[in-house]
Amino acid sequence: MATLKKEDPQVAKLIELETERQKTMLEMIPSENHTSPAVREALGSIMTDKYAEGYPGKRYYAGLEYYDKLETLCIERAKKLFKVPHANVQPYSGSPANMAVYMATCNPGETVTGMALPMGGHLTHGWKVNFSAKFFNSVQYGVDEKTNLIDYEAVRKIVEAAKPKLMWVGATAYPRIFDWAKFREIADSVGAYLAADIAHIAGLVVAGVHPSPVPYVHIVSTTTHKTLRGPRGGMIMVTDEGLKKDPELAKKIDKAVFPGLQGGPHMNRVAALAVCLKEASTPAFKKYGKQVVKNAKALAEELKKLGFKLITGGTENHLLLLDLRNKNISGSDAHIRLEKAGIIINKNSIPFDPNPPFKPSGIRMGTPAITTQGMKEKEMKIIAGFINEVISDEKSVFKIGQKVKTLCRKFPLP
Ligand code: DSN
Repeated sequence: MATLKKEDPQVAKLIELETERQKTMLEMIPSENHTSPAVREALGSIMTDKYAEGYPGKRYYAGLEYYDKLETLCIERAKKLFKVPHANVQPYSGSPANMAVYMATCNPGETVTGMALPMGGHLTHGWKVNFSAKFFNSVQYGVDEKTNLIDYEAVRKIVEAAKPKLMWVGATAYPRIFDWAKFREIADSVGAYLAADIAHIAGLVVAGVHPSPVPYVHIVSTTTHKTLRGPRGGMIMVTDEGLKKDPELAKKIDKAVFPGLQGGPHMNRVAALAVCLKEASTPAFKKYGKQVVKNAKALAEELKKLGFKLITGGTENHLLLLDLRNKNISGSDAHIRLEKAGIIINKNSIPFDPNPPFKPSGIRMGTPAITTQGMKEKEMKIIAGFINEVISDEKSVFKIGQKVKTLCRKFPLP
């Protein structure tokens, strides 16, 4: 950052401070990760300078020879990695990607369905404050009150009654594997488009530790910065099943992204995504994805031994959702206290939470970023102990904070 330090020391200082924070704290928000230096170099490149409205070979601006080559390279890498016939790499992020899926498949006012936010779903899957419920008739499904697992028969009943045009599968706080085949059967019973939002689990799908939705769903949307470990951004893919259902679907998605919703794509992000997709196609990334899940399971087992209550009793993916009511602390107080000790997690609602979303009963945590740093099962046990001490005793915050720093120093950022 030599130039930046000289030109704008204020900004350089803040970046330095954030770097130091990331080096010395445990980043355990399940939707976050640490990118590689190569991804960051591409993101900080000259590819940010130009407009590139349109698609490769069909642009509205001149001077785009290399931008065309770059976007084509990125698209081809996405298609190969996820085994899909069509990919759009332009969405600015996950919500704009999902917005384009609605625009490509539904007219305003039509019925759509997805998992409710407090049950672990995403805002854009039809939650009441979001565009997806304001512009469409949203009918939501949830999880079973006893098991907190998706009850596929209950989903089937809701879908059969609502007859949605578009059905979402995907979540931000569901620690279990999705049965794509069952969702497809349900979608087919009403002729709905089935969209998988794999934002949280894209890297796990690539690593083969979560089944791929590609053989079952029509559309796959994702962010690219969570378990996939790329730059912040979004992506939409159309599957062979999607093209069978609607041969125009790929064109509809592209038209929805541009000119339907967006202007010029952020091509520095596309460059960084291309790098991320190359990294994600290596054996090392598969190993990483497997370790993410092993670590989450190890952390879950250790926390259970320490008396923590895990929603659904454990995890099969990268995240854990804890019900803290037996620990006599709210999710928000736990989040503040853990942050003081350098452990960064989310306060989070649990299914059927009696408390409001701003002071929920749970916390959400995950292993993608700490696994990138090279931590393994041994460290998960240590971290579970830290979390237990901080939650049980407020006075331990400083002492644990020091231990967190010592641990982090042993596992440098990429
Ligand atoms: N904001 C993301 C998360 O934290 O899960 C979802 O988009």
